[in-house]
Amino acid sequence: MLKQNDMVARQLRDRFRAAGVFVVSMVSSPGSGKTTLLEKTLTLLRKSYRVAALVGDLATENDAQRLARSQAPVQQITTGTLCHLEAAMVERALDAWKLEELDFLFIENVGNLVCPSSYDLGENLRLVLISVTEGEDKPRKYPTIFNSADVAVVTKTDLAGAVEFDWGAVSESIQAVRPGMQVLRVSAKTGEGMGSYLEFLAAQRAESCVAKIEV
Ligand SMILES: Nc1nc2c(ncn2[C@@H]2O[C@H](COP(=O)(O)OP(=O)(O)O)[C@@H](O)[C@H]2O)c(=O)[nH]1
Ligand SMILES: [Mg+2]
Repeated sequence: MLKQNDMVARQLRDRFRAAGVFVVSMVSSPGSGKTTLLEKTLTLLRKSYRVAALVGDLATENDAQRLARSQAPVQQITTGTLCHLEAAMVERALDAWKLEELDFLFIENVGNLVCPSSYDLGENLRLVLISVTEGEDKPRKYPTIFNSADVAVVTKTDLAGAVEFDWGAVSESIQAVRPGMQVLRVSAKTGEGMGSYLEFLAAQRAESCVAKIEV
């Protein structure tokens, strides 16, 4: 028996695939830089792709307002007391949009390294962000979220020197919980790593089944 969320997520995945939209979700602790990276991502990708974003928080429309500066369509989902997004919330939020008119849909989950891990949102790619200011051992402390994600993104690399970030230690920590996991590095502030990160997203979309059914 599938959990109720898994059933809705499966329907969402089918809809995304049929519409040809590639869906990327972002999970991390609060303050790791999800919104900052997403605002940059939307601004840059929108030159070549049709992009939109959903963003979850317990309260406020703050992140949606920040993301809307990219000029991309954005919707805030407020969860009240819930520490994660559920597939049904994503489904409801999508009522207002025609999915066939999108190439990329981004979903910023509620900032939390625990709850979001067990909720499939029907996404094609789940990114787990870890900022250099959080310490290198977070993957070992929160293995489930790293196991539920496809790729790790180390953020705020411009601050790495200031906090004496140990790249070897974070790499060991990630590989200990998820052997072979791909790790990207970005600074949304300076733009370092943004080019490779955007190329990675475009390549993932091109390789996915959503892109294949377009042709
Ligand atoms: N130095 C630096 N600060 C960043 C970077 N990305 C985000 N921040 C800062 O980190 C804080 C939290 O970022 P935010 O995007 O709101 O994180 P979220 O809670 O994961 O969405 C803000 O003060 C951002 O300005 C970065 O690449 N470099
Ligand atoms: Mg945010």
